[in-house]
Amino acid sequence: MSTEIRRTTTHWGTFDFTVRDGKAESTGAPPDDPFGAPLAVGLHETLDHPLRILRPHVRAGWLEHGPRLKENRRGGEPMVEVEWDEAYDLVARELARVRSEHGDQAVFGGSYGWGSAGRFHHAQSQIHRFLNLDGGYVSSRNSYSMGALEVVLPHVIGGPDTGMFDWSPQWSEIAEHGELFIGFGGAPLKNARVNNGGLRRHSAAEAQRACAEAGVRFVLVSPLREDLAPELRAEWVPIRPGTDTAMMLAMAHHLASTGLEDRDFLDRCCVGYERFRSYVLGEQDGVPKSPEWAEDITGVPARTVRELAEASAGRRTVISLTWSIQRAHYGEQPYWAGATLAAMTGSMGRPGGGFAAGLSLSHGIGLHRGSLGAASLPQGRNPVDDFIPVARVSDMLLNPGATVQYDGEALTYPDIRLVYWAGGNPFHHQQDINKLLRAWNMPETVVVHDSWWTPVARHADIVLPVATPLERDDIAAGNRDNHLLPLRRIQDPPDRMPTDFQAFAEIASRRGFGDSFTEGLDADGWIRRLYAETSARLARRGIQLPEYDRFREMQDGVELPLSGGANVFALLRENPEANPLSTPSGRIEIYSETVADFGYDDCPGHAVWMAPSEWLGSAEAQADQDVFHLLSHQPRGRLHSQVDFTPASMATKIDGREAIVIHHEDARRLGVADGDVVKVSNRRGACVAAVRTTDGVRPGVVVMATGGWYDPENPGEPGSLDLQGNPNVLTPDLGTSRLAQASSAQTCLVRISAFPEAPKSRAYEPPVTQRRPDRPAGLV
Ligand SMILES: Nc1nc2c(c(=O)[nH]1)N[C@H]1C(S)=C(S)[C@@H](COP(=O)(O)OP(=O)(O)OC[C@H]3O[C@@H](n4cnc5c(=O)[nH]c(N)nc54)[C@H](O)[C@@H]3O)O[C@H]1N2
Ligand SMILES: Nc1nc2c(c(=O)[nH]1)N[C@H]1C(S)=C(S)[C@@H](COP(=O)(O)OP(=O)(O)OC[C@H]3O[C@@H](n4cnc5c(=O)[nH]c(N)nc54)[C@H](O)[C@@H]3O)O[C@H]1N2
Ligand SMILES: [Mo]
Repeated sequence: MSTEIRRTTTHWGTFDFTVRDGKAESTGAPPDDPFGAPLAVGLHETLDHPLRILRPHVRAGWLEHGPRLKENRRGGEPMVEVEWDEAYDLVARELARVRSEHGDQAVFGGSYGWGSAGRFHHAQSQIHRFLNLDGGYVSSRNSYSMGALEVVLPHVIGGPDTGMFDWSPQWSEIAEHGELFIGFGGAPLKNARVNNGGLRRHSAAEAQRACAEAGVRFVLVSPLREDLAPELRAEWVPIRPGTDTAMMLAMAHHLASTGLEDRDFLDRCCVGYERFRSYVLGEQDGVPKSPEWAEDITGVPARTVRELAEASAGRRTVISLTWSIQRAHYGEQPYWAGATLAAMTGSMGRPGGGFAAGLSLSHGIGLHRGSLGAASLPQGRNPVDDFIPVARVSDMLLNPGATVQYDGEALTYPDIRLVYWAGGNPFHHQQDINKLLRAWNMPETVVVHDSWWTPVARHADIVLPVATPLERDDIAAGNRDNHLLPLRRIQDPPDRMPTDFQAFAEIASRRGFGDSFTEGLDADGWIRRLYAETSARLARRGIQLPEYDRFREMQDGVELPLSGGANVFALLRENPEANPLSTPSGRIEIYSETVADFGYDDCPGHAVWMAPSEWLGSAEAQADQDVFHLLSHQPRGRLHSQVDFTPASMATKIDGREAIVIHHEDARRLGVADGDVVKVSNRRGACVAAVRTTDGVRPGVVVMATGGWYDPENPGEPGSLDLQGNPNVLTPDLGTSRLAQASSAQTCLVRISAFPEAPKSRAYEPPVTQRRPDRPAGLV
């Protein structure tokens, strides 16, 4: 008997696994990181779980009829187990057929998703390298996370070459110099549990607390009180969802009409303030964007807006925005308005003040600027130019040949015949899953790599199971984390189970480019190569890394300083001629000629208020008090939809269903109480959820976490009731505007009714699969 503790890193923390005779028996958080512990519960159980996919599978209809256009019933037919070689052959032949019959732009390989930590086994890098060498693929641009701000901010403040978010004031600077923190959407610590690429130790809670201890006044502008930690003793301004822009404009109105704005900074470092000022004062449309005007829209008292505007002009102030508020119809506007307001306050470019985006929404943001500069797997060049804004995937599949506006360009949707996904779950991330399901049935073939019977694996034609992240060695360097960490395999993968790399290598060799895909290296060889390249890069910064074999033995890897990451606004304030931004004028563009010239009425040349397609101020909601605004935020007990069946995630549910958070008064009126099962519905779809009441949410607003596995009552049927509680059967698939075309997940009205007779969810039971009668079980 041998027992040892093995430490490895995931997107949500570094954990210790007890391994006895090659089997993981328990998971724990390192003693110095109790904050990660809730997410560690039962992680080892994912390895030998009944939901594991142990053999490749092919959808029965696809196996019988071969690839067909449009008439597919993905998710609604049994999956049939096939042999490994047969599966690799099928994928290789299908890629060859589609590319020769329809061209390389008939392959969609955007494959959006977080996958898992690790520089080499990173699923997106693997699939993109593979598809590039095979002739290329239609790609996707931008993210679900920040789709609107990624497109609008380069016009306003420049970047992303300035290092997205490095301009934000850091928590340590706020503690030292800051006086007032106005957090639109807060800076919820649940989000800081996670860091893309991994992290060694959670320290965001301490960093936030230090600000409160230093006397910083926290104001939380959000429908949900828990969006700032209780220790920060924030004043809570429970705004109506989707109306932050109106509140920011009203603060700007108060500053402009009382002459409190920072004229010096606006004159020297910004362009277009006069046009914006004239809009805000109502000189163009006769509507002053006053605090009284905003009160009707936002539900925030005019006196609160005035007081906050005055305080922001007089003190070192952070105007901080979560990403969630731009994941909404016209999501470009709060970011443009926020940057404009921050430029007016007097704190922009001063230590501990100014404009902040995404603080603590991933662990490293607000703790470190810059990057470690670790090497990653080279992906090569994509010979196909076609791309879509990432959230337009359903539109692309449904409307080949149609055009769509995006950031001043007209894009034509390609005619996709084959979809290939590794390391993402569109049946988690995409809005309006019923529309997605109709779109998903259009292409001839869908190939998915995953380790468990996740919703996306259940909707594939060919599923290649792969080793889990806990079954691989690798190296990790999380975004804005200051550790280079060894990833250690906790268990060996099941017999013959490939990693993504090995599966792609098998298919690549059948396609005739095996050698260029692997370059003659196995995983260990590649990881050593990436480490050597990282060492060489760090050596140029005068940092010496240990030998690779010694590094692998180091419990905590190596702590390193990050490089780069200038505070561009401080430099701008100091000398705008010498330190221009990367905008056309080199200044902050409060008004952008470029954007104005696009001629988009849904995203004009400066920040404006436009009522979103669904909100509590709409005629529908005003007429009926039983219409609620549904927010679907990030889950506290997991990362997105990943391993949703673990005890850590299940502990956040009620009887295996996702909770819907609702105000006591609203629950009473609906006649439901804690734990009751309800149906949440709108014209797009319906799901089941379990009630959790609180006084910490604005009445009229309900909140569900994202990521609960989509579990249709009638699999394969668009419009089916979802039994587990996935809010994306309700959310609209609507671009933020023609500028960014990003996800508008937070723009969503619903109705709620008691539903005690709801059928049981089967989301966490493996599907019934088939074996072909001519092939005895277990033959490989
Ligand atoms: N309503 C609503 N929807 C949202 C959001 C919201 O706020 N509201 N948020 C959006 C945001 S910000 C995001 S980023 C997206 C997230 O969407 P995704 O990133 O797509 O979600 P994940 O659950 O992380 O999907 C990862 C999948 O990859 C698998 N996987 C993990 N590691 C590996 C690997 O090494 N190889 C392979 N082959 N597979 C692997 C996992 O099992 C899982 O199925 O969701 C978006 N959707
Ligand atoms: N535990 C955990 N952490 C995560 C993730 C995860 O899956 N799990 N995912 C990570 C990823 S990929 C991302 S992109 C980030 C996402 O970071 P965000 O998108 O910012 O996170 P959310 O949790 O969706 O939203 C934060 C809060 O914003 C508030 N909010 C929503 N709409 C509005 C609005 O209209 N106005 C105002 N004022 N407030 C609003 C909600 O109350 C919500 O709790 O989180 C990351 N962190
Ligand atoms: Mo995200």
